[in-house]
Amino acid sequence: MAATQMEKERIYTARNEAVKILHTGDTHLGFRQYNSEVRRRDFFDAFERVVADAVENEMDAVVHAGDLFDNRNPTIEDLLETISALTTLKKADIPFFGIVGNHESKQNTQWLDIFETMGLAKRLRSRPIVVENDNIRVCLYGIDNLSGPRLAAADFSDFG
Ligand SMILES: [Mn+2]
Repeated sequence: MAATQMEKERIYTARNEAVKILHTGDTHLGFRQYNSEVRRRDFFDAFERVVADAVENEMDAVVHAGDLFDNRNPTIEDLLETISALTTLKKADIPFFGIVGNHESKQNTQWLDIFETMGLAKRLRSRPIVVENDNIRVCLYGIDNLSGPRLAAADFSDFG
């Protein structure tokens, strides 16, 4: 079956013979622990270190498992610094895939959707994003944070 344009957009070519995916999460960017700018800096430094590791090690993709931000209302400074880190990945041709965590979740449209619109990220959903080379195909799916009644009501029948 010929791939539709939509399907092609979900296929990324791996540069490595063994597909290399860096998995991170719970970066809680913007967290001013103890109301401290020093601690806010620590969280960004840690994330920027992860980004640098991904670039140095020539990863094929970065997967973020939620809570990129510490809360649903990051500051403009938090957003600009995050955009800068994601741009570093984009310039290195490393796609960034993520889901929405419980700390950062907004009512409808998410920060990750904005980054997707900017070409800096893709949200993992029920239809797979594929990272592949001639020998290996990795299919990535994502489920945003779900708990309580939302989890009970969730329909996973469209995964595939
Ligand atoms: Mn968390």
